[in-house]
Amino acid sequence: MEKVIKDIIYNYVDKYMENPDIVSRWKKPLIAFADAKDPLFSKLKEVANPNHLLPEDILEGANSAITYFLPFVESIPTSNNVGRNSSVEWAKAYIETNKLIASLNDYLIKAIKEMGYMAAKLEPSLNMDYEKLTSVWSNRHVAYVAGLGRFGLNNMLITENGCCGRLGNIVTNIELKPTKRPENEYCLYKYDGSCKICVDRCVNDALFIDDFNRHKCFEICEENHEIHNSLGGEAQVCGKCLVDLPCSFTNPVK
Ligand code: B12
Ligand code: SF4
Ligand code: SF4
Repeated sequence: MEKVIKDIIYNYVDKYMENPDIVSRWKKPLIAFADAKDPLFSKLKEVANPNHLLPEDILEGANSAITYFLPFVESIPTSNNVGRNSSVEWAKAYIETNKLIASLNDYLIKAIKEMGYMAAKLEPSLNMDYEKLTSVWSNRHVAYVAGLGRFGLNNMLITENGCCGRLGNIVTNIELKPTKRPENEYCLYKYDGSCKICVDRCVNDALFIDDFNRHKCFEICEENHEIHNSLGGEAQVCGKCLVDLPCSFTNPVK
């Protein structure tokens, strides 16, 4: 069943790129599965956010979470290497990847239901609290529990294909074999105290070694949103602390 799920995701992303209206491109998705009863899910309430949901809150009888990372082809992050504001390609990729994640999740849920199982995704309106700038269902946490990667100093989940891409997930009652979580850190700073380049790259005094000011970060995301208004979608982006780094496209500790 794990292979069936993976193939649905691979094929969907390939097909999506055949749409002539879509200009962004993604490398092969990375996919990982978590046991819905993994004790780390309840630990999230303690370590991250007391309001964080459990898989069971999204789907009664949940047995697994299916998580995936959609890595951008390298030209997209590279276009964002210079300047204070985000490149058009980075902003466009944000809009198009969000659409891809929404439609892929719906497609996957439908396919799973057709196989006689249940599946559900987070209610989109719950994705982000614009006052607190947090979510009750952190895609990074779910991906971390599933073993898709490890956290970087830049806050990103760094995967085997780096951090330049976007994360998605759904919950199902299929019992999928959980992916083994990596034992080592993927961030050079967390591994041996070196690097820290992402912190130097921050363009709005939001990211520090021991602190992150999400409101300062959101400020420039809004600025870029204004600049890229004509793209026809919400592009609250920045991403300068993700690009041109040792962890942009790979796990640098490997
Ligand atoms: C709110 C939000 C924002 C806010 C606040 C950012 C923040 N750091 O929380 C703002 C608007 C500022 C923002 C900015 C950006 N965001 Co944003 N954002 C989100 C959103 C909607 C929720 C994140 C959230 O709940 N944060 C709250 C805290 C509690 O959770 P967390 O940050 O996810 O997890 C942290 C801690 O728990 C902690 N932690 C450390 N060690 C451990 C160990 C354990 C065991 C655990 C459990 C946790 C933990 O580290 C984690 C990372 O800092 C998610 C989508 C989603 N629903 O998940 C996208 C998301 C996090 N954003 C993303 C991105 C890419 C960005 C930007 C680069 C913008 C852009 N696209 O150009 C910047 C990067 C800013 C930065 N360096 O952090 C991606 C990250 C992809 C990745 N590879 O990880 C996400 C996952 C969207 C997606 N679908 O892919 N974002
Ligand atoms: S740039 Fe260096 S310190 Fe920052 S997240 Fe990547 S590996 Fe870690
Ligand atoms: S996304 Fe931009 S403002 Fe936010 S932490 Fe990264 S570089 Fe700083």
